[in-house]
Amino acid sequence: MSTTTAVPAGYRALETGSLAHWLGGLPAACERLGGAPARWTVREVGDGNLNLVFLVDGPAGSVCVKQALPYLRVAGPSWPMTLERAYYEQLYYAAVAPHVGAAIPRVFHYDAELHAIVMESLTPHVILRRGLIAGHRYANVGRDIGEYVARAGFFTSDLAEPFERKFERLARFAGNTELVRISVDLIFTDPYLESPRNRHTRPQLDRDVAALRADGAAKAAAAELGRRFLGETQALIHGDLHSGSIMVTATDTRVIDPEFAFYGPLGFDLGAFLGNLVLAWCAQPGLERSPGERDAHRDWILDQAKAFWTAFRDRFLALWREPAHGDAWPVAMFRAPGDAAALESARRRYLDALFADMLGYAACKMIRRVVGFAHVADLDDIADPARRARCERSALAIATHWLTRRQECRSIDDALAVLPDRSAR
Ligand code: SR1
Ligand code: MG
Repeated sequence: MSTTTAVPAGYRALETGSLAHWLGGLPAACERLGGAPARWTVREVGDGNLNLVFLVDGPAGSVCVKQALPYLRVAGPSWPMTLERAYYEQLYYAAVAPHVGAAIPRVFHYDAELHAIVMESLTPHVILRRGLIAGHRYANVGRDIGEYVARAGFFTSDLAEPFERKFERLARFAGNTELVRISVDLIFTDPYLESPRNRHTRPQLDRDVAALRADGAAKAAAAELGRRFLGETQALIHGDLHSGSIMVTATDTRVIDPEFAFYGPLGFDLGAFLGNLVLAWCAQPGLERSPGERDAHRDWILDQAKAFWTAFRDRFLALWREPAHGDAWPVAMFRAPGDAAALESARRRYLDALFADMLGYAACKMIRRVVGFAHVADLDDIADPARRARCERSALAIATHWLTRRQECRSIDDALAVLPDRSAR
């Protein structure tokens, strides 16, 4: 993971003091911001693991500038990382924009030398993870993300695209190796063995973590999902679709941060969202100020999980039932009497397989956030370690069940029935 990244000539990290001057040379930014650069205000607001993020306000509007650093922001220069992630991020936005419309921010400019993207500033949106931690609700978020994954996934899959077009894009995204390496190591490998990068709540979770690392069935399931993560080029996936990669208002949902994008299994994006919703659900008893205070919020989170899967399934099936132009399941092959039923049952099998993948990848995403390198604020914000460990233990139990027994779950209700009831708090 710690390959040395050469910083190209012409690259410099952007700074709040000089950013307005640089933006002043970009017509698209000037038009959006209005007035003279001297009147623009600049704030650095990045709180993710990787990049610099600036919000710039002018008399006419705002822009967001996201710049890749030559290292991992949370780790510092000791963990070098490719600047090219900004290239893949804007490439993903461009690829899915025709299919998902306003569900992603508009990109105004990409600077290939500075590895910086100038894009729409999402205001007054907040990061979904922060909203879930605060106990806020967003009526349509599950449905919106389900629709998003269905549209982005279907239209970049072999069901919708001729393979020549897919192969051309696949070849370009195949260069995103450093980011895929992070996922391979941090999601599918490190959590299941001793690694200096791992951490967990000690000593409370010591035995749980030891049990996981001795659980051959769980490790085999994770390894198989990891193999398919690398081997299945089902669709162009976002690659990091957790609740920190989603911004919301009461009525609007946007997907951001697709720098981990590549062609992989669609269940990985489905699992990222579901797994992070369930992590938020697990964290609520640790975040509440009085027993039961967050019960209604937990119920709402589960409603969103159901709405998410239902919206995804219904939209994906609806798109597939329309005339499509992909090389997989060519429409022209299925025009004889009786073919409609065969085709429909194939669609159902495809969705059943995606459902099982979603549960498996959700499990991997949950486990890595409890015992691996990068945790989630939902759980980390629980100050009392004993309380936090109880929440984390319930996340590990759900995830291990999904990892090893997901084929027993035939519906989203079956899958969520695995979650412990309130009396077990
Ligand atoms: C080393 S980066 C850690 C994590 O942050 C990103 O959001 C991805 O989830 C990555 O695995
Ligand atoms: Mg991110």
